[in-house]
Amino acid sequence: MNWIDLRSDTVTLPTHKMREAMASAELGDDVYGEDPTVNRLQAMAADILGKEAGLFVPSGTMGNLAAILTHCGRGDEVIMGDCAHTFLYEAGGISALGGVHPHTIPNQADGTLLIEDIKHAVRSDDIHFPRSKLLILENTHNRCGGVSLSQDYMLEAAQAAREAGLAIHLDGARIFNAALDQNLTAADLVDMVDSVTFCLSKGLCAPVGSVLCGTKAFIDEALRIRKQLGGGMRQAGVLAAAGIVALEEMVDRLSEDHQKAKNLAGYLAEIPEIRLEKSSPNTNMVYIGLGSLIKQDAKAVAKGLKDQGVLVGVTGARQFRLVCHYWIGDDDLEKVAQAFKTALS
Ligand code: TLP
Repeated sequence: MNWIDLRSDTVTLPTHKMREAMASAELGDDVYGEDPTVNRLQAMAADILGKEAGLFVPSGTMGNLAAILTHCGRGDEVIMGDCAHTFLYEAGGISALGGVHPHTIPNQADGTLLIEDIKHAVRSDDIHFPRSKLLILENTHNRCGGVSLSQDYMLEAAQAAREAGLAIHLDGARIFNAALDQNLTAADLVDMVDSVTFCLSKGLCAPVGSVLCGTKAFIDEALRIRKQLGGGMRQAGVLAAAGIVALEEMVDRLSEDHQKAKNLAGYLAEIPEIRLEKSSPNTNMVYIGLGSLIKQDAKAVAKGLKDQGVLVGVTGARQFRLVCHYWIGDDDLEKVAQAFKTALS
């Protein structure tokens, strides 16, 4: 079957150009720091984000984990939203592997954390308390609907954190989607944070990898942590080569994915039993819910869609996430709406 796969932008396959670049990549042993393609990708990523240095990591999860373990020691505390990917979907790695204590505060519907909540969450110096060390923000915010956070908000949150003596890490898995949505460069949106992870393997279509960026001293330390985590890859240039193509060719076209999400939301909104949720569409994501007249739950509807070749993410008992990306054609969007009509009938 020719699947229309909207479960995530993580399902994207590498482009032909990426496969060519991978086949002809110049390689070396990256644990010795000798893979020229990895070195080029890291320098390029740091340059684009306006940071001193970059570190190629196998996944966004490892990028966030390496960052948090670089900022925090055992028993330290990290403040983040209760809908943060780092809290919900990273298998508790920071606690399991780093002894780092997560302190969650409520995410607002727009992906932000209230400045008052951030200030209030910071612990005073008391032997009963863990030490507050780090604030994590997420942009775009996945569980809050793919919404982007503004530069003004990022500045305000970072200032509050800094005044309280915290460092700031940004889970910028989809930072280029956020930048596009805010009409800014990615560097503008990360200027105020100490470290940032972004993913090459989502909307940018590279098969594997993320880059963690920060100061040279921070990345030197994160390199050691990456090694401890087993993330020291050898001839990783074969993967980094695709990442370079991703940065060179796939960033600007993300606007097409945002447009597809708008069009898809438009088609779906015409179906009476479907309602748009989380202020959808935002960037490349559409969250939808089932109206009360529908007796089936989301899993049953997803099965009905799968039978028609359409794959969607089930994000709640009556909720779905549909993510637009490079491999979704413009003419797939109406087909998806039609498949929903059939599955709901
Ligand atoms: N998100 C995945 C799932 O894990 C939910 C998805 O399909 O969206 N930060 C953010 C904001 C993410 O959305 C993700 C992946 C990650 C980090 C982790 O990246 P990977 O999958 O490369 O470890």
